[in-house]
Amino acid sequence: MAMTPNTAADSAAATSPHRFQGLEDGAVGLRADVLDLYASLQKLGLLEHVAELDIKGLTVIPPEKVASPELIERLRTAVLDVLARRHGVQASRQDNLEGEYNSMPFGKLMSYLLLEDAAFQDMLMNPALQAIASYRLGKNCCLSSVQAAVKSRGGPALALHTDELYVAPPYSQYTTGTNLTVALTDYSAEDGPTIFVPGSHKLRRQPVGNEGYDQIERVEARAGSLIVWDGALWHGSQPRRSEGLRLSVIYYLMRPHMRVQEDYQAEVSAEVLARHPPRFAAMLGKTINLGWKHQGPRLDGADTLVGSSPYC
Ligand SMILES: O=C(O)CCC(=O)C(=O)O
Ligand SMILES: [Fe+2]
Repeated sequence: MAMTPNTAADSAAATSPHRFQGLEDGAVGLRADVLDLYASLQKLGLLEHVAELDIKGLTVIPPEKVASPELIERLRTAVLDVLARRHGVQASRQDNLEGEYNSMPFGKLMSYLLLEDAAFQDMLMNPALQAIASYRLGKNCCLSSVQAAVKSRGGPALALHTDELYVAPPYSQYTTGTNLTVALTDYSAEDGPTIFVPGSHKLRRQPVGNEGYDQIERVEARAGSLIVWDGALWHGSQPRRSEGLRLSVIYYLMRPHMRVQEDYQAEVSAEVLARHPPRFAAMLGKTINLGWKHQGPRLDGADTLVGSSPYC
């Protein structure tokens, strides 16, 4: 039977009355917002950093392209203020500190910082951070955490790992997270810098055993730089040998798709939990080492690292 030709709009309406936002007619191909993103990356001098991020998995954006020295100073002050408020430690960046500062691989990690000081919010909205995160994770990417690390001389190394915790390998080609670390003090070989294995983000899994150590590079960065790495990059850090503190603020941004549709965690009563074996609480996300506030993550890491097997 001969069909009366419809317009594309008619046939789309007949088969698909509900249209998703962003999938309007004519949306195939580059949308205007993607071209806008390209223009901002170009204007901010970030195109070479995008290429380096794609090829090596890590890029250091120098201070001139990131934030004003005033904002970096506000961040340094804010980190030291939180240290004083939460932990009663009055320190300056020239001090050497004992305890978690030089016994934990990150140094002292302070979590849940966004609302502690407007400087943490202003840095989140920094145009360079926003542009590179949107390029990497899409314009609907979200904040996962804002943490500060305060690291003093003599601590242990942080072993190579990816930041794609809980993600079963092989990871999707579209990385779910990106680490954007603001160096508040210099990073050189003596300063306990981040180390990484260039190109390892292409392997889409955690390193196993001693893999990668023969190919590490150290991050060299001036205070005020934004160090950006792919969530799948193998990275860690070396012990600090120089005097004073290494200060950094770590913004972890993520794609928004892995969330529960119904959030029972806050409302489920102890009585309901007690009626069931522990698996019930686990099904509601109770045992997941995520969703922390200022107490931060449990650092034993036992249930966060998904190994190199696609079956676990
Ligand atoms: O301390 C460092 O240099 C690396 C920290 C790290 O692994 C992270 O922020 O994911
Ligand atoms: Fe990491």
